[in-house]
Amino acid sequence: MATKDLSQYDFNSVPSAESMKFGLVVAEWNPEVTFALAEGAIETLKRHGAKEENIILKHVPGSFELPLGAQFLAEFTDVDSVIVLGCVIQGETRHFDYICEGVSQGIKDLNLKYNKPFIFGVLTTDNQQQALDRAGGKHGNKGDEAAITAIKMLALKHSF
Ligand code: RBF
Repeated sequence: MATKDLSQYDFNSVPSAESMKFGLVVAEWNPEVTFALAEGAIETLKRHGAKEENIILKHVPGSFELPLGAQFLAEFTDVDSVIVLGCVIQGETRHFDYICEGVSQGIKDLNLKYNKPFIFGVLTTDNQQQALDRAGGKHGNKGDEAAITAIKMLALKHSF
């Protein structure tokens, strides 16, 4: 199966983000990947009308800390949606499994606890090249995809 281009989407199918407020939490592990994800997400939010002052950017040490960083944003700010961005690369130990499990379950729980979209923008790859390919490389940028998902989920919420 061909890998999806994470930056490819129909521009006109995305609602305006002009009145939406976003939080971004970015893990500092593998920063050459995660900072590129953040750049893509911010550019995409702005391309769809989000205002600079309505995007709050915070950093956490590693991906395992993303759920709590996201919860801080939900508790202490008035953001409508939180995008978490990280990159977990398979190593020699089972750390990969524990981190991926912790962050994915943690983010899922936040969605249901706050009734707000918390978007899982975490790359889980076998090696660094696969991650770079998805952080502005040949498979696009997962940060773009995460931003579009946040906007669409907020529009869905507003439709009720
Ligand atoms: N954090 C990541 O965001 N990506 C990783 O690939 C990653 N690999 C790790 C591997 C090991 C062996 C350890 C100890 C930590 C790793 N972390 C990684 C950091 C983790 O998310 C968390 O910040 C720390 O475990 C907290 O002490």
